[in-house]
Amino acid sequence: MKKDNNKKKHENHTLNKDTDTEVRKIIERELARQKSQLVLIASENFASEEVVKTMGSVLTNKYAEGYPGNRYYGGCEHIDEIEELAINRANKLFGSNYSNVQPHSGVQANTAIFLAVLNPYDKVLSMNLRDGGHLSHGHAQNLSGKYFEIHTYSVDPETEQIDYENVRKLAKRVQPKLMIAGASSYSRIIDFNKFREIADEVGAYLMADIAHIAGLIASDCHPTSVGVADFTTATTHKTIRGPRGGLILADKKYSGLINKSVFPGIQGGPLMHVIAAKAVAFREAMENSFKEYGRRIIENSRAMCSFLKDEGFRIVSGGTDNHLFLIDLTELGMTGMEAQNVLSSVGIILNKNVIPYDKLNPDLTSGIRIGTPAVTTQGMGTEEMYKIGELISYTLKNRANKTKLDGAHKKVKELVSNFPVYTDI
Ligand code: DSN
Repeated sequence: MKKDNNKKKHENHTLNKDTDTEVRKIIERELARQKSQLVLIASENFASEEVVKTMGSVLTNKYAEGYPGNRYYGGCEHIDEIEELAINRANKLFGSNYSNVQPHSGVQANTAIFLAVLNPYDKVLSMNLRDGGHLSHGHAQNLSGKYFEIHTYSVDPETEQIDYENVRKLAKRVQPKLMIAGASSYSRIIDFNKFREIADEVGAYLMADIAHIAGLIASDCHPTSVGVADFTTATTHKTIRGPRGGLILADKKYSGLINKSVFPGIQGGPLMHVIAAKAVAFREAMENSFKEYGRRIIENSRAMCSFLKDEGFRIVSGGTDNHLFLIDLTELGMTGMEAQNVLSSVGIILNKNVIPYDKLNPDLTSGIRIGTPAVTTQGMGTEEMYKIGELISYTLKNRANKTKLDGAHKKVKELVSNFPVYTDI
């Protein structure tokens, strides 16, 4: 008996399999949720099974502070290969000559650029959060808002689109050291060339945050910022459809500055299992089918948007050029929060969102944001977009009628069951 106990004590830890049923069951429930609901969150997607499995690899075990060929740990020969592969693929995909694949997230990528070129109290000109900007572009509670002097540009109150002349005027007045072009809830093409002209006129660095539209740029469905902006930051899990993570692209003249900022500036050991999954996603995004994917994301977004417009919903800026659009719910007498909750109750998952000049706070909001990257990955097309538009309209207009909501939920389940994901996981 005693002997058996000793044997157990020395059992190889790596042989323990599937013993944490508590965690496993939660993951199973989350998988079931993802398979049974309609994902319209503009920043979410379904990474391929290969991307998901690569993230679950033994690369998670390896410390690799530093960069390929110059690490602070031994045993990095294969890790170097992986990171070099990810870097080369990112450069090929985006046409850049330098990339850093280590940022853990888009916010980390942005923060690394701030650390690379700014000093505390330097001036930054970025898009107002309420008009489509991002928390890491200067929100008061974010490091960007605490350490730098933030000035923001708004969209034009009539067109609800960026007014480049107004950006120019502001830039001339503020004289920022860094200008940021990029957004997380803006449905129109961003003219990076115009931002470049303005940045040059005032001698500012230009950072393009393409977190949302990276996949559209990679598929030639949106003009690129690479070679235009000094720095391009991105996430790898939204329209690029890879693992959750960040990315920086720039000219190689900035390589030393940016590498130092990422490590040791703001991060320690890179997440090599995630970097390997980024490499997988970049290869996938180089396939011809990805160009078609980008085109279909936008086609679907436009189809659902115009359907809902015809149903009487007010669309911010009147339409969309990309993967997302915003609905202003003010005339319906409901908040974004209420809309998010009732749509969620029928299995339609999206997020409340502030709209330009919103009078409500970000916890309530006057709008919702709708995105098509995930449903397009599932293989849905314009016909399904009309059906989803109809379900959204029906749900919001009958939000107090439990029987009708039950009917909508049934239809959502039927629709999703025709477009299965993760059949092999
Ligand atoms: N949270 C992301 C989004 O939903 O747009 C941005 O960080």
